[in-house]
Amino acid sequence: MASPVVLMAVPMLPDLELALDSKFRLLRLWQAEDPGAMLRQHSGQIQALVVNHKFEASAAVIDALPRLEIVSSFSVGLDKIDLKKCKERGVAVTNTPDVLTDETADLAMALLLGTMRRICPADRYVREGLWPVHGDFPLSHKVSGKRIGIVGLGRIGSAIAKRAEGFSCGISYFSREKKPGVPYAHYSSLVDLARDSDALIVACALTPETRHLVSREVIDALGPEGTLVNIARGPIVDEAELVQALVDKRLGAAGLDVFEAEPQVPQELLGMDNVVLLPHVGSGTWDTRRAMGDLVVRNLEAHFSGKSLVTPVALE
Ligand code: 8YV
Repeated sequence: MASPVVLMAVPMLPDLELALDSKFRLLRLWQAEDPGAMLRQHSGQIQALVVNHKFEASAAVIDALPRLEIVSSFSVGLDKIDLKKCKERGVAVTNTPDVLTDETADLAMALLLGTMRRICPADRYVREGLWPVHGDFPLSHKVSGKRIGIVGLGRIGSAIAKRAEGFSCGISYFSREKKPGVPYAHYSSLVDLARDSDALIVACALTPETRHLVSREVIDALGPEGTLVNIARGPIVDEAELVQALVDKRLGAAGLDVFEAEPQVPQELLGMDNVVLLPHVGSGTWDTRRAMGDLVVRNLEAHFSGKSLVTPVALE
């Protein structure tokens, strides 16, 4: 039987590319001079699409591939995949949950510590030779024992909560529904949670309902002493309002791994010392990316050998 044809949309991980190349007939969309022409040329052959958060698997793309059977995402987030269209077309979808939970939760804590303890400006202070000139670095804020509000208590949000417990933090969370058997305080109003938190950590999925969930009102409730951390998706936060709040000093600090129009970062943030800016590296370690790649391959292998998918996405 001929090898299934797999289209990889963007470069992700060399190991993953090698594995896909050895098991399937791999097409690399980003290498095509004219990606549209490549899609048209192979539209009758492509059975699987491998994507990540950078590629819009829109209804138009899915419809352009009449033999498509499966979309396998090298990410846990599914916001770039038209799930409704996949369901309508009977296309299976898989993602990479669990294997990146610890890594992303670790980074949330790193951003929390980085912003509140002002690690990056302190590092720059040493490098720029300012310590012997100006003496002691200005004081920062204690993290242990602070009130942490978590937006979305899914896998990653829960892993952040666990870590924050280790810092003796008071933990509360916002979600549509109260989670049974969870020892943290549930808020059904994000404004109220922000008002009662020293730091708000965004860890929910991006959906039409969560777009700009962290609004001006929420940012103002967090206030000039508050810290916002976002390791989820940029558009969950109203970025223009966030920037303005930081400019006006209505918000204390922000630790951001994600932005609304990645890889573009608002110019105003670049000159601020009370923000830590990272280039979407939540899952960005060899360990985790290899585990994610492994899941992508195992899902495709399961699909093409008629077995149950390892991490299927339920299409509602
Ligand atoms: C990226 C992520 O997909 O899992 C997610 O939702 O955003 C990340 O893990 C990763 O950068 C892979 O390209």
